[in-house]
Amino acid sequence: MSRTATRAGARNPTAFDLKSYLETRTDAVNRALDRFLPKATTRPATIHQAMRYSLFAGGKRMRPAICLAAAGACGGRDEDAMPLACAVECIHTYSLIHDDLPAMDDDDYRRGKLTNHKVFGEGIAILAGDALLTQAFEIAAKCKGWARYSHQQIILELTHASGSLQLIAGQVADLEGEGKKLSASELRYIHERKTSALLCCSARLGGMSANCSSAQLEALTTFGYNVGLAFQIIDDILDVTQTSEQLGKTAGKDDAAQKATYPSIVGLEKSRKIARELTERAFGALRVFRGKAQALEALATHLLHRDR
Ligand code: GRG
Repeated sequence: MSRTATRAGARNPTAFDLKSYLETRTDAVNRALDRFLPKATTRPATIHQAMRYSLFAGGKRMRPAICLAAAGACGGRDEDAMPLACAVECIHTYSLIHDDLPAMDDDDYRRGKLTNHKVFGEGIAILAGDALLTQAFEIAAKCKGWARYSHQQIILELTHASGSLQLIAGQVADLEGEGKKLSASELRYIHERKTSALLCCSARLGGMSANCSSAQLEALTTFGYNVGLAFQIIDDILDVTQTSEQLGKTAGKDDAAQKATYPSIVGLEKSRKIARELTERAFGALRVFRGKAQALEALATHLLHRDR
C-alpha cells in the first residue's frame, strides 16, 4: 500500500459528525423536493405518483449532500444551494429510472423497491424519467444567478453534465461495451461520463451558489472528478462483494451483463487501491479551503468506505 493510499484509508471520519450532517441535509432535501414537485394528486396523477415513487424511494442523496457541502466550504448558505442540489437529484433519479428499463439494464429492484417500470409500466416509467429531467431544469431556472455565475451558466452546467457528451455518452459507451473486453482507459472514459460528471457538477454548482472564486471552483472540479471516479470503482466492488438486500438493487449485475469493471480488469485489491488514491487526490484539492471543507472531506471518506 502506498503512503498516499494509507493516508486516505486512515482518515478519521468521526472528527466531523457526518451522520448528523447527512440526516439533517437529507431531511431538508426531501422537504425541498416535496415543495418543488407537483403533488401526487395533481392531474395526471399517475405521472406525479411515478416521479415521486422513485424520487422518494430512499436514495442516499449523495449528490445533494456534495452540492450543499461544497457551498458550505465556500462560505455559502444551504438555502441558496438547495434548488441546485434538488435539480441534480432529479437528473440522477431520471437516469436510474431509464437505466433500469428493459431496453437498458433491465432491473427489477432499485433503492430497495421494485423499479419504476415494474410498478407503473414501461411507458409511464419512460415519461417519469423525462418529467424528472425537465423538472430539474425548471427548478434550476428559478435560481437568481450570482455575481460571478449567471443564470445561463448554471443551466449550461446542468446541460453539460447530463447531455450527450457526458451522462448520455457514458451510458452509450456502457451499452456498446457490454460483452467486450475493454481497456482500463476505455473504462475510465465510461466512468468519467456516466458517474463522475454529475458528481463533479454537484460540487461545482454548490460552489457557484456561494459565488465562489475561480480557484475554489477549480478545486471543487478536481474534488468532484476524483470522488466521482472513486465512487464508481466502489460501486463496482460492491456489486461483487455485497448482497442484493444490502445494496437495495440486484447484485452481480455487471458480471451477468458481461460488463467491464475495475475488479474484472485489475482485481479487487488493486481496485480498492485506485479508489483510495483517487480519494487522496480529492482531499488534496480541498487544501484551498483551509479547513472549511470538513463536510466534503468526511463525505469523500464515507463514500470510500461505504457498504451500499
Ligand atoms: C439512462 C441517461 C441514462 C444514464 C444512465 C446513471 C446511469 C447512467 C446508470 C445507472 C447505473 C449506474 C451504475 C450509474 C453510475 C452512477 C451510480 C453508481 C449510480 C448509483 O448512485 P447511488 O449509489 O444511488 O448514489 P442512490 O440510489 O443511493 O441515489
